[in-house]
Amino acid sequence: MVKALRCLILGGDGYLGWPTAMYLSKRGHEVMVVDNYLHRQLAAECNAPALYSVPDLPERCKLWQATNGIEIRHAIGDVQDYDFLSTITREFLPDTIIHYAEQRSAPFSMKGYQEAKLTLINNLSTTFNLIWVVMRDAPNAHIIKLGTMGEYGTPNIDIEEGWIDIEHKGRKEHFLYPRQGSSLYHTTKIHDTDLLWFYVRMAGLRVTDLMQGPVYGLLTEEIGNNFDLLPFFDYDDIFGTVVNRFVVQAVAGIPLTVYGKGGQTRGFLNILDTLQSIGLVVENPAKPGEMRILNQFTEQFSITEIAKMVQEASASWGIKTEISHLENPRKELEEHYYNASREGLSKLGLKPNFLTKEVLQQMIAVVQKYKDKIDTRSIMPRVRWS
Ligand code: USQ
Repeated sequence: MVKALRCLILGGDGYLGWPTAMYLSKRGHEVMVVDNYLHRQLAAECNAPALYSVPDLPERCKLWQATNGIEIRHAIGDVQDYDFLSTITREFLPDTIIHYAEQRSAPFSMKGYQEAKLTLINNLSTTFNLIWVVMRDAPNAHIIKLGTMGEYGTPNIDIEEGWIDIEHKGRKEHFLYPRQGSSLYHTTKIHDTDLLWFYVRMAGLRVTDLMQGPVYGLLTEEIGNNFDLLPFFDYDDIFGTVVNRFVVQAVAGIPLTVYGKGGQTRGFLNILDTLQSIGLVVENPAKPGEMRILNQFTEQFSITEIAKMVQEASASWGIKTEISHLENPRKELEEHYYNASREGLSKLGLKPNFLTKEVLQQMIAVVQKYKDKIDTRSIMPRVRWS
């Protein structure tokens, strides 16, 4: 039995926040979720409905308690409000604070000036407030920050895990691995990493920065058959991520929307492995003064490979799916070298759940239950990078 820790989850209403809360609660940790419903608001403003509606946080916490008898505490408020974050931190006294409270869509951040500004200010000021609240109110708390593999971009060399040793004119130094984002959203995550590293050096904070790839899936062990506990499932062009989108497109009978050549390669992971990774990191915290960076993905695929896998899994359910190559709305390399290291989480004990035909078939089966709710107007890309 692991030692029960007090875990504060910022962004606890989101696609990953709510499943993380249930997972940590089930493992015996004391959990409190915080959210200001920013994602719900932005999705409504962008006409980007999720596949089904989900209850609000107080309701979700009640449902969880009714199912398991375990309390998940909640607070509705904005992490950009320093006094709010400080008050709940002083009351809850967290051992761990998991920071998901960011605007997490690359297309949203590229939509226009207001969207870019919101992303920049929200993401950096939530991280900044968290750092200051930890320094003042909970200096021993472990900060777990959700970063992204997209911080590294797609360099023509191997991607290391956070750091790189550089030899220059006969001298050596250990630096943060070079970063170059391909959207403003990804760039805010680079700034977050820099901010955290600065305060780790200045104030001896204990930080784990997780470079996560695109996540797929929606069912977790904690949900079981209680679909009221499902996370948001976005499939639109702005908030939906590629695997989840392709599954919905297949069910809706729409050709899969591969952008450009489809040679874009990323490190993917099952939502089950996000939860497993967070659990491992919570229970094996960074040391004071340590900036631990872990690459959080389990396997690499190109977008064309993903499309073919979804096509094959759909075919086995009798669904005929076509693959289309749309003009790429983004500015990104469509054919490139990609080889990223991922040793840290394996060493902590991560046992991957790979993207198999069965996993995709199970996702398709769940999505089929909501087939009538799919809004096909939000599938095609509406945001262009240029
Ligand atoms: N793509 C398509 N067709 C689509 C949607 C996406 O070809 O219909 C392509 C994109 O052009 C891109 C790749 O798939 O090359 C991934 O796109 P995505 O929308 O699945 O993911 P991305 O915008 O990179 O962002 C998502 C999450 C973000 C997280 C990131 C991890 O929204 O929060 O940080 O995945 S990573 O991609 O490693 O940076």
